[in-house]
Amino acid sequence: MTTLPIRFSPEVARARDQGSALVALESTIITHGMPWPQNLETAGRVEQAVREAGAVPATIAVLEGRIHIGLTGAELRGLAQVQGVAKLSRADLAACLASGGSGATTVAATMICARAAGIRVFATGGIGGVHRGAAESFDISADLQELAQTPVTVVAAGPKAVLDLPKTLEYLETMGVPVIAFGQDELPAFWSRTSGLKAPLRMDEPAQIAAAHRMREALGLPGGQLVANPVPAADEIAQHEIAPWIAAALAEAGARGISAKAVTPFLLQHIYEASAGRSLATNIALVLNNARLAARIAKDLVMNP
Ligand code: PSU
Repeated sequence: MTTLPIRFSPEVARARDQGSALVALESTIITHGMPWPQNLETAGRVEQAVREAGAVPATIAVLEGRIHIGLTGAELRGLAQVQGVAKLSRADLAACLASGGSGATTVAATMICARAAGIRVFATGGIGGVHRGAAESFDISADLQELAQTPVTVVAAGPKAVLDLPKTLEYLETMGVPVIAFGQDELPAFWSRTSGLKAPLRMDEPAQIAAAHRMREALGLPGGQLVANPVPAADEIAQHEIAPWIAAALAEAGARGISAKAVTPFLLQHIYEASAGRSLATNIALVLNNARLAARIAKDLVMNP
């Protein structure tokens, strides 16, 4: 029988011994979602935000054939600087581990690893979803299937606004994934607080989200929950401002024939350049905001197991 190659950082191992609240964090956002050196700086700030909110951060990645739950400063720096690192989703994870490879974990792969480590809450920026033009390209992020299968509560600022948001909501509904807007009725759209779409569910307190997580466990339901947490008003880019940058990025991706795993990183980079860095500042603010909310949910789950 193969045993799972999993390593806990000293900080995470201590938290597990003490029964502290843990929040999983992903690594694709570091390697493919943000440029150097802001990626490293943000990763450190997000971890610190989790600590200041009273929980312990566990940034997850695959290094030399092992799942690392929690990275040391040196490991984080190495990952943030390395060129051409693999982007691992559900389909890639086992093969990468079996061959002793390294890679950054997407939302889907991070959920799998978090679950394996007994971590129930995970914070990221924005999940993947149904891409615009999916009727032709069939491009639907594996993040959605993962939310339907793996019992982790994922705190994001909504699906990324480059996606087809109505189809993403439909898909999640079909797969039985609860989509919970935090503190408002409307689904937030990553850089913007508004999307023009009503969220299926609304909750105003972290304790309600934790209670719903526990109730899903009691029901024996396999999947997770998506918490859509709006970016703070001071940091948002309004829908009408971001829309032209998104349209230009999508047109450029189409013209260059960008496809599959490369689409999301290409679009984020293009929008970063077109917005003269504003999209990145907003992305950083929303991840920090999500980390704080995830810590509050994780603490409630520890207090009321
Ligand atoms: N959140 C961000 N930036 C990112 C991501 C999330 O703020 O780059 C990453 C996550 O790892 C997510 C991935 O799983 O983008 C989606 O990629 P795709 O559309 O190829 O599934």
